[in-house]
Amino acid sequence: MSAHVNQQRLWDSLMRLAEIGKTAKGGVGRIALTDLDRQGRDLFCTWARDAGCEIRTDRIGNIFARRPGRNPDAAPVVTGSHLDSQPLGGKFDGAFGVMAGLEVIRALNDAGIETEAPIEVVDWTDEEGARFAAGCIGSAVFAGMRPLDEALALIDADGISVETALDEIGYAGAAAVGDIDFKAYFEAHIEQGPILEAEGLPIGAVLGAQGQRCFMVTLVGEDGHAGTLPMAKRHDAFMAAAEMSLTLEALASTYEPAAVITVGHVRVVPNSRNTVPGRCVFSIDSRHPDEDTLERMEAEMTGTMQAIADRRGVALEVAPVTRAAPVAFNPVCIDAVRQACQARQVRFIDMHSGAGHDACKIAKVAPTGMIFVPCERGISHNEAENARPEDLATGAQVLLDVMLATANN
Ligand code: HGY
Ligand code: MN
Ligand code: MN
Repeated sequence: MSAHVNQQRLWDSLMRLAEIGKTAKGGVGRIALTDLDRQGRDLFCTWARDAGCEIRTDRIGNIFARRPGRNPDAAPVVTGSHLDSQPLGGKFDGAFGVMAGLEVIRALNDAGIETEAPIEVVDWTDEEGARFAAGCIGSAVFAGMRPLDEALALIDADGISVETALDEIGYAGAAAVGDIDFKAYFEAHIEQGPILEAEGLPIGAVLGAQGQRCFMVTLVGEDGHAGTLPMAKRHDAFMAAAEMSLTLEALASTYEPAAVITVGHVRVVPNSRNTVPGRCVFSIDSRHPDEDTLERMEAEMTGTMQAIADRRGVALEVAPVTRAAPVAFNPVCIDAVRQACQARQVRFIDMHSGAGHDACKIAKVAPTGMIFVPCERGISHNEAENARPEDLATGAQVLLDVMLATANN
């Protein structure tokens, strides 16, 4: 028994979705819990209902589209990803996983196949963390890794909370969070790296993902007049942040090639041309496959920043936002991906993920695997992000095969 995904329908759905939040250079900006995110959510729910799914939304805004199976009491086989994007992101990061799940349902409908266990497709709330600082909010709460109340209370730069934003877009759901066991969870995603394209391979069977430690750093010095305050008397919070950023970059190179450290968000106060800034807030995103190394990197980062702060006479506060250990996916799920590729004579490689995903949280509470497809030059979190329709269809087909096999065994 098998079903075949429809490459054109999958591509058309992705392109229609990409119209929502379309950016000038052909990317997507669908920040979590904004009206654009609402529009994407609404479109997904409409398409899922058209495909015969029942929709439920939980209290952190995760949307579950369920295709009933013969046994309504059986634990569902689940797939999904995220519809929110980076501010200047691409058409495929997250969106591919949700649309591939929808295509699985559409293809099963075309084939008239009824599965034993239900099939579900999820849009997880705020995977990117571009607005509320912490990523994977919906999947982390679902996996019990972040308390619901703490997540609802997270605020953005304008002081708007997740709870308020969910209410405003109409996705503050009634379903209890984490109220259901998954038989298995598989997430399809673009690789967001160069390996598959460089190897000329269509599929990555993902073994796991590297660990990640994120912080928000606040520096408090002293505002001053740009024209009259002598350099030797300054407590310039931005210059301190700049020196710290360069030392963090140098620190990453001492743990090459695996370590990465990014300062992606900087806010200077009062942000005026002719005022020496007395306050600066910046983000740190550090990653490495090994937990002990992450621990050492964190100790070195904080020690180095403290020394710079002391020398410059600025106060330093380092607030942890995320500490996610490296994740190993479920061997049975990984093997199911390999077997689905072998059955279709699709070439694949085992690989690790440099990026974080909702699957990294769901792996805590359910047998989890991921399926990677290539993206052009490995570019992502960039408006130029691109993927080939045939690769996306191959990934969706492997997703269908592993879900169908799992739902019926
Ligand atoms: O940051 C990440 O790894 C993910 O793409 N949001
Ligand atoms: Mn993603
Ligand atoms: Mn992303």
